[in-house]
Amino acid sequence: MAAPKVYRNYINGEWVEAGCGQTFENVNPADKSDVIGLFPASDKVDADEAVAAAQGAYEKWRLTPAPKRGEILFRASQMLVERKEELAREMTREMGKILKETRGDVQEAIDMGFYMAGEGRRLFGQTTPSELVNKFALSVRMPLGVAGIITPWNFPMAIPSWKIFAALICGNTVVLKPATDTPLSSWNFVKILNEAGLPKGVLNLVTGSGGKVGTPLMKHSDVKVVSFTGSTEVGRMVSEACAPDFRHCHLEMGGKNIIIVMDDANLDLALDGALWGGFGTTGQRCTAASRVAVHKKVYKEFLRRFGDRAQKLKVGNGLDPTVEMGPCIHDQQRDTVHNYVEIGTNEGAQLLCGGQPLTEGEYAKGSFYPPTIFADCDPKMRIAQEEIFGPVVSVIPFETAEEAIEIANGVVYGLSSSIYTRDLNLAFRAMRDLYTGLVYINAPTIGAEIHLPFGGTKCTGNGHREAGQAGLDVFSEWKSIYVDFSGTLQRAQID
Ligand code: UN1
Repeated sequence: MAAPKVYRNYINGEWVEAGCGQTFENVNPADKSDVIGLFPASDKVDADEAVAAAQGAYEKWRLTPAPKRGEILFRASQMLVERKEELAREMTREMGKILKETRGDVQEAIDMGFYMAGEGRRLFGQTTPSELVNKFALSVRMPLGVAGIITPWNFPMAIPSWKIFAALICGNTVVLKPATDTPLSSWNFVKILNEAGLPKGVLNLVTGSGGKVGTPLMKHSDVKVVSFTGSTEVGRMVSEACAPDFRHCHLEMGGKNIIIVMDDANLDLALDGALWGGFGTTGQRCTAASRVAVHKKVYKEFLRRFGDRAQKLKVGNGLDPTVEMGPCIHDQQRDTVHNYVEIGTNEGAQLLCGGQPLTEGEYAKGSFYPPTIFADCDPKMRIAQEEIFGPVVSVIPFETAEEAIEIANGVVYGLSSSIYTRDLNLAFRAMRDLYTGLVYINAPTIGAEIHLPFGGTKCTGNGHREAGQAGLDVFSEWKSIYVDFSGTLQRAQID
C-alpha cells in the first residue's frame, strides 16, 4: 500500500510542519485500515505562530474594502462549486456520512460563501435622525481582530465555512483548529480560500488536539473572539478561558431535539421525518431528532412502522450509493452509543430494533452501529435527556399537546424541535411555546438554511447565533457615530 500523504499546517501563507515534527493519522471510519493522511500534531508553539501571523495581517485586511473581501469569497465559492464532487468524496472517506450528505455539506459552504460575499456590498448599519439639529447619526460594524475558530467533525466543511466566511467578510483574520477526526476537509477549504486570493496571514490552519492547540488558542489574549462548536464541557472551558479579559466567545453545543407527532399528523410524512431526522448523518448532528414524542392514539401504528423502516435502512460505507447510513465517527463514539443503549435497557425502555454493534463481515472494518429505537421511554430517562450523538432514537408516548410541549422543553438543551400536525392553531401555539432556537412545522429537526440564525437556547449556546445576519454579530461590534455639523455645543437630552 502507498504511504499515506503528509499534510501540513498553513501559517502566514506557507505550508509548514508542526514545530515538534509530530503527526497524527486521519482514518476512514468505514475502513480503519484506510489511512487518509498524516496531519501535524501541533502544539502551543504553532498556535502562537498562527495567531501572530493573523495579528500581523489584520490591519491591512481590516482596511481592505469589504466588497474586495467579498470578491475573494465569491471566487472561493465558485471553486467549491467546481470541486464539489471531489471534496464530497474526500469528506465521506474521512467522516463516514453518505455521499448525498457530504455533497450537502459542501453545498452549505457554497451557499454561505455566496451569501457572505454579497454581504461585502451590504454590511448594513443604520442611519437615523439625531434628536438635535444639524447633527447626523449612524452605526457601523467594526471587526474584532483575530478570530480563533474551533470546529467539530460532523460538518467538516459547512461549520468552518459558517464561521470563517462571516469572520472574513467583517474584516477579521482567522486561525482555524479543525477536529482531529476530519482535518482534510478543513485543509481543502483553507487551500481553496487561499488559492482564491486571500493575502498571507489572513486565514491560518493549525491541526492537532484540543488540549494542545485548542486550549492555547482560546486562551491567547490576541484572539479577540473564539467561535466554537462542540461539546458542552469544552464550550464551558472556552467560556471560562475568555471570561477574565472579556474576550468574546460564541458557543454552539449539544442538543436533545424532538419531533412531536400529533394524532392528526400525516403519519407517512412524520415517519419520513423521524427516519431522516433520527438516522441521517448516523444521528451525529447537533440537530438530530433523538426524541420522538407520539400521541397515544397513533402510538402503536407509528412505532410498528418506524421500527420496520429503520431496520430496513442499509448501513455501510457511505461511498456506496445504495447505502443509507454510514458508520459512527470512531470506535470510541460507537462505544459511547452502545453504553447509552445499555443505560436505556437498564432504565426499562423497550428496545425495538438495533442495540448491538455491527461487527460481522464488511462491518468488521469500520465503526458501525445499526439504527436503534427505544419505545415506551419516560421523558426523564437518561436516554431521553442526554445527547447520545449516534443512531439512537427514544420514543415517548403522550396524551395532550400541552404535555408534549412540556416534554419538548424539559431538557437542558434548546436547539431544535418539530411538530407534525394539521391543526393550524396548534402549530402556531407550538411555534410560540417551543423554547428552542429552531422550530420546524411538518418537517424534521434537521435541515437549517444558511441565511437564518442558527443556534439554541439554554445549554445549547451562550445567546449568540451564527449564519445569516446573526452570524455577522458574532464577528463584529457596533460603533455608533454622531457627527455634529452645527458648529455649536449641543447637549443630548438637555438642549
Ligand atoms: C450540526 O448538527 O452541528 O440543520 C449542524 C442542520 C444542518 C446543520 C447541522 N444544516 O441539520
